[in-house]
Amino acid sequence: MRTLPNILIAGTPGVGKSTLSQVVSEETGLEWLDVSQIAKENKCLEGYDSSYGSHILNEERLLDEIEDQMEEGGKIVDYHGCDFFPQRWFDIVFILRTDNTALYDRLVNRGYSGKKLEDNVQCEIFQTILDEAKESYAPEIVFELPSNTSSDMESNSEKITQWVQQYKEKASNSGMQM
Ligand code: DAT
Repeated sequence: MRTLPNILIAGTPGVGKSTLSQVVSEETGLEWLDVSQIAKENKCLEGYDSSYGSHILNEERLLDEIEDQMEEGGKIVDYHGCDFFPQRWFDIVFILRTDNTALYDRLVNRGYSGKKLEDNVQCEIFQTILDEAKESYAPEIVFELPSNTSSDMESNSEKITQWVQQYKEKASNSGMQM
């Protein structure tokens, strides 16, 4: 058992991953690794998908980039995919879910349109990331959390913070028995 847990927060773009990660990081003291930002800053992006208006992630390079930090523990990772991370990296996985109409509005506000907008809303409707998480991690560590309102955001952050607290207590108790 790590002294501090690693948490994965995943879901369709716009469901609230970075907002929640930041709040949980402030509440728990765990470090938030903003994968999209890290990829941008460390040349882990390659090619360009013009139909999506976004770069393609070089997954291997990104994994190499953050491996040492993940091995330390105490990290919150957020990303809109989850099947390429090593399973052993995470102690718990949260999948945020948002109703289509709310998600549509958030993505329009972000400037998404056309195919990119439609595909992302469909990704949420078909619960693509939830299924991906269930296939990639032990089902007992994957939790679905609604993220429609600011009170959802608050309650999600409280739940995760409590879980981290319990994890820390368990880790320090098991350390004392050794
Ligand atoms: P993501 O990191 O999943 O792409 P985000 O954290 O950038 O999403 O949030 C997208 C926008 O939606 C941002 O303006 C904040 C808002 N938002 C996120 N979660 C919310 C929630 N539970 N209730 C209301 N607004 C939310």
